[in-house]
Amino acid sequence: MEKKIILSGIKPTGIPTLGNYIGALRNWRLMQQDDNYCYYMVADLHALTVRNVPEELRQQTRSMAALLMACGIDPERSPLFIQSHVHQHAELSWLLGCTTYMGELNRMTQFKDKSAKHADNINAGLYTYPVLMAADILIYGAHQVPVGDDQKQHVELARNIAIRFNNAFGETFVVPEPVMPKFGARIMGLQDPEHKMSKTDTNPNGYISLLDDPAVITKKFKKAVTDCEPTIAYAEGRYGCNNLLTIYCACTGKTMDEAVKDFEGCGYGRLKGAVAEAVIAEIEPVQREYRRILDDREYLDGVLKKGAEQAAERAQKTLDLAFSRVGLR
Ligand code: ATP
Ligand code: LTN
Repeated sequence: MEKKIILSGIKPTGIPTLGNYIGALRNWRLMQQDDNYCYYMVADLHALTVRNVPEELRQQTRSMAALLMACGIDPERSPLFIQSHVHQHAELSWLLGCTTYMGELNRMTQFKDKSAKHADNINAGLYTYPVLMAADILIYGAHQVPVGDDQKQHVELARNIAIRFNNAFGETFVVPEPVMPKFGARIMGLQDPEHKMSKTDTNPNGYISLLDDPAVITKKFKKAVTDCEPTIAYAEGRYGCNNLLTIYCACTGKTMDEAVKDFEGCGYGRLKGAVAEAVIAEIEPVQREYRRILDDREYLDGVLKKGAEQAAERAQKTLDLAFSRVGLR
């Protein structure tokens, strides 16, 4: 049986949050099964769409790669690489850009959000970001793309681009689909539970970083914004409470009904303490593993070099086919 191809990426714009982990990275690990072949990458080209300090980008890219391994990405079975090390992505991106309508890009909510957040730097890269992401996906013939809810719209655009290109030039690309977790496809900020948790939030109390100390994690959950309802329940409009219950389910494997039962008659203090405990248990092993991998410079460099070579081999085949389909070869 042909293996299913999986591809995903994360920007090296900071230390991943609990949102990144539950929404995406944990699924990346779980999808490494015998009937799948997974490619995972650090999307450094995408990170350039916001202002960056070169030395910081270099360092964050490496540490992101180490963290991905610490989260359970096994480079022996899944090529792990840095996006810019595989030049074919940017080349395919040009072809796909000529198959994408501005009307489609105008509808992308991430562009609108990021433009509002970085009003002094609304660059063309931010606008064409989803085209490069489509190239990342289509160049490997990915069937499935494990992402959080905020990236679903981008994967759907990649589907539309693939279908349109295939119709115009003949069968070239696999049409991908997004894969999201049952619980936690959108983990909300702890200080502003109506918006998603983000690693570039200016208030560190708004997110749990995967490298936060257990004591810091407990403190951040204690400070989490909730509401003044007397009971713990999963209900419309109770953003803070719903978010804590969702994190609890994601980290304990319990259903929402079981979670709500666990906190019958309890106050927020109990819920926050239990959520913190469940989160610490989940990410402590990741932290230990991270330190070990980052210390071994040679090993990390070797993994990324081999990952890029494996990725490039596959990417070049798709690029050749796409170039020839449009009449460039
Ligand atoms: P930035 O703040 O730099 O925009 P980010 O925290 O949104 O970054 P990304 O690198 O854009 O992180 O996302 C990596 C993966 O994590 C994507 O699949 C994305 O959908 C997922 N993700 C990001 N934030 C959340 C969240 N709050 N809940 C669930 N999944 C998330
Ligand atoms: N845009 C994604 C990161 C990303 C990605 C990808 C995810 C870049 N290329 C390809 C899946 C597939 C984000 O998380 N902001």
